[in-house]
Amino acid sequence: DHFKGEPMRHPALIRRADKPFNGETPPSLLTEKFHTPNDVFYVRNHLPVPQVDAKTYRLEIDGINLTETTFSLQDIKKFPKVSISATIQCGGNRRTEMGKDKVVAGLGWTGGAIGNAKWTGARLVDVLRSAGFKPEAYKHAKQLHVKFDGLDTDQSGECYGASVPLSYLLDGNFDAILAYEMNDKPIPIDHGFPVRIVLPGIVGARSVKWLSRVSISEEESQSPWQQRDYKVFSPSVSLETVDFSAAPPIMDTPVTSYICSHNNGDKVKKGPVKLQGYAFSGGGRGIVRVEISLDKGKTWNVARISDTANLESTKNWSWVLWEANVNIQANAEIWVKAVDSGYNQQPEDFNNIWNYRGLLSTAYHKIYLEAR
Ligand code: MTE
Ligand code: MO
Repeated sequence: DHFKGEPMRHPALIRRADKPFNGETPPSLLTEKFHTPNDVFYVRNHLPVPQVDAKTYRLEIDGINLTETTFSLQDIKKFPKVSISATIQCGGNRRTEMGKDKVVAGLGWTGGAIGNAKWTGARLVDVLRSAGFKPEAYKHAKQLHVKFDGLDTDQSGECYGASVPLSYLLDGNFDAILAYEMNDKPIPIDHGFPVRIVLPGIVGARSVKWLSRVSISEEESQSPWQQRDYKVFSPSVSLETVDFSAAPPIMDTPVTSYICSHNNGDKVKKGPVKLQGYAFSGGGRGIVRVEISLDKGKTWNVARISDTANLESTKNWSWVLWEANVNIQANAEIWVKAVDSGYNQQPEDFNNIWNYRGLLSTAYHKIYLEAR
């Protein structure tokens, strides 16, 4: 059994798969704290969890214009210690909603495949610099990629892998963190102990856990999660017709919002009701506004949103939590939508963003409440 060494999981996590383990946070827990507690943070594993000994752990760095260098955990801890607050969201978050009218393939997540944490560690560029990384050296280089390998492997020995364009690391306002702490504790086993890369604002799939290697390369990661999964195709494309080379891998994610305090179909007492939820946009774009409608978009109420804690970053890598008091006198459909700092808004429904893998499922969140 490749899964016999798996860690214990908090009973509150809603299991979506056992081997490999996948569990989402009950949405109602997400709005309790700005930083999601480690033990209930959603877990998205594609392979058995690797057993890593912090004492023998090594990170390899190599690739174009770099001197091949090996770092122990202690070596990584010697670099300036920085903390950022960042949301990690699976590309499949809210997939169940997209699959309601037309079936989609993938794990059936509701709105809990997302979490926000304080991530502490070394800046990736600081560690790369000690391996000879000079941003100027890449100015005129053609499009290059930073590849990340995990220590988790499939039966044939292939590891989990991902990559992002090198241009992210050349942007002085991007905060790629080799994180060894999550919410001021060593990173839990399920979240990548002892070191994961945190690539804020980018789809969760690129934030590789149990990180073993970072390489600067002319090609993208060739892993199936880079080349096939976590790409979004036209609504008319199916698994039978898909040309995987026709779309780039998802990087920055679009604006989304979610109602966490109530489930579709809940019964509420007539009168004031407090709605709570989250809103998030990728790319470091903050949330300008969250709006609620009780009349299918004829009128909108602006929700109160939490302050974000950027810590040592310049961009908004974190979600906002929002709340709104509404007065419910009759059965009502509640809609929520958010506006990000690029004035991007969510689509009203899933019709024209449907894709066969159910990715980037970001239409307005709509729930029906029964008044009693
Ligand atoms: N890294 C490794 N090594 N193996 C994985 O299966 N899953 C990815 C990413 N990093 C994965 C990984 C995906 S798809 C997501 S959404 C996030 O990790 C989930 O991070 P979490 O489990 O800490 O919430
Ligand atoms: Mo994911």
